[in-house]
Amino acid sequence: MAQAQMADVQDVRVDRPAARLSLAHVLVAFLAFGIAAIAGLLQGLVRGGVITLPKWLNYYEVLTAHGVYMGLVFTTFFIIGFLFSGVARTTGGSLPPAGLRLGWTGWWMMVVGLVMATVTVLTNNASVLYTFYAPMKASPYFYIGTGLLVVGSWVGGFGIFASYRAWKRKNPGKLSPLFTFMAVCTMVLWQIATIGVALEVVLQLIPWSFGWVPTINVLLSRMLLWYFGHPLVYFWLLPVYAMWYVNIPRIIGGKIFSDSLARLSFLLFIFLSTPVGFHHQLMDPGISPEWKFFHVLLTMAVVVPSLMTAFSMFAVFESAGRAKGATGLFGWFKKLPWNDVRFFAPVAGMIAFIPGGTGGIINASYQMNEVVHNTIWVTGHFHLTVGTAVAMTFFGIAYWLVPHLTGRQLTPAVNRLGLVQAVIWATGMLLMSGSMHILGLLGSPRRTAYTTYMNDPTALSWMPLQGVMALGGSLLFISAMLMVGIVLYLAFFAPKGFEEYPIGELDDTAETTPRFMERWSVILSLAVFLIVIAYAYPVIDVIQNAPPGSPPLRTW
Ligand code: HAS
Repeated sequence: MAQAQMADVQDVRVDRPAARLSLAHVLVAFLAFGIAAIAGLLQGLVRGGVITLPKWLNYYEVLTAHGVYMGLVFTTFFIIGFLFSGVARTTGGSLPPAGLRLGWTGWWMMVVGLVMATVTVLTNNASVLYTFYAPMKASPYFYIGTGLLVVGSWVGGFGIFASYRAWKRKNPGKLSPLFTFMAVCTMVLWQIATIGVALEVVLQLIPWSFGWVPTINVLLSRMLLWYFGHPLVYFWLLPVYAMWYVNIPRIIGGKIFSDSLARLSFLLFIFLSTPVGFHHQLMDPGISPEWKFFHVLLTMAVVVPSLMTAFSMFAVFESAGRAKGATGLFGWFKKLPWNDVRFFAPVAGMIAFIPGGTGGIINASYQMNEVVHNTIWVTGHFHLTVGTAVAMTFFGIAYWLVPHLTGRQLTPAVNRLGLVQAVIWATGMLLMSGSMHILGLLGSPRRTAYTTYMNDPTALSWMPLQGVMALGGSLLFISAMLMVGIVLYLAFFAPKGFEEYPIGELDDTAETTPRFMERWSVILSLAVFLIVIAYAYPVIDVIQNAPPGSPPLRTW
């Protein structure tokens, strides 16, 4: 019964139109990744005191390029491309015409937005970092460009919804394939989250940056940014979880542990990802402690679906291992396919996510946030989460997705090279992110270039670890260049053939999934209800009792 809920798709191949759409997204993603990696190397070497930048190149310009390209462009393009491919794969191999049309329209809008934003960043007119905090002011075209990127991603999301609807129409009364359901959840979360940043950009940043209004309500702009900023991290994470839940079981020769647990964890993310933004503003004035406490409470609740995922993954690993004859408490560990890069890269990400996620819980605890906020600890946290757990899973996906889409094969030699690439990345992150965590605890701030603060003894004590950071960053650069090269090889030069798109099957013993899990009116109402409770009063308060507005500043 439960088995019947999963479309049986093992032999299905993503057809050419859907493959082209997905590949177009993935290739832009890796182009952005390559550029971001170059920027990352430069800033790592500067911060480590190894090089100084020429006069014409500003550190904050490089830092903005790194954050925007890595955090916003690589991720968004990759995610939408991956989701389109998975939706096509699990709904019969193709996308409906509406899905393709919307997908391409969204892709073009995102590309135009990307070009606009790139010009402003490269001309040093938008060195405001990826969070573009007011009152630092970028060129209005930076905001319009990033706005277009977001609107394009909405249109892409509508393409995914259209494909889901087309499948539901053809299969009345059936539960959607698990991957497709997860893709819809991811884009629902994204549409809800980006409302905050869209309001900030359209109502505040664009009029203010054009000079149509003299000042900006800084606190409101930060609230709207973080309304978006935290669910943004789950927008990065959910496709990763989709890969772990759906693709990994097939890769390791196991079964999906529970369809309903997987769906429930995605629904919990829709409910709980957004009404938690104040945990990024625990040190901000102008928000009362009660509201901060409420957001922290919900933050602790949003940890639960990640713990459910961890539980589920251990269950998959153990049952796959035992089915292959593993004995003892940890015998299953040895049965995992450690020499398969499609498994190794994501599992390295999972392992990194254990300290990465634990660091998140530390960040969210008020007193400990006082210690780490605005220190380079936070940079260490997000390099373990998005930079390792998410990025390494994306690598693991690319190793089979790209050849599947182009009708080529992941050869044993590329698999071996992939293992090397993944090990270098993991080692680089261990060194860089580990140093960042320690340096943060020693008080070293984030978002700064190299300085000894006039030879202050505390600052001088940071220098050896900043060197380790630079070493880690250099390893990451090598690994990134390898990855870009491998993606290009897999896309255009690898031997022709068939590469499987791995879709796991549900464990025979899994319980039947309840139907309410796809009742979208109830799901969306509950999500909106929690957001209204968490945000309505503080937002009205900060508008009614607005602090004096700030004129634009150019700090670089
Ligand atoms: Fe975070 C700041 C709290 C998760 C990203 N975070 C950031 C920033 C970024 C970011 C980019 O409360 C910086 C923003 C900026 O520029 O200012 N974060 C959390 C919490 C979680 C969390 C509570 N963050 C993430 C994820 C991210 C991410 C995921 C990206 C993808 N974060 C914060 C807070 C701040 C913050 C504060 C603000 C700090 C400040 O003061 O500025 C939780 O969701 C984490 C829950 C996760 C776990 C881990 C579960 C483990 C799993 C793996 C299992 C492993 C297996 C492998 C199965 C509890 C699922 C075993 C295999 C074998 C073979 C053994």
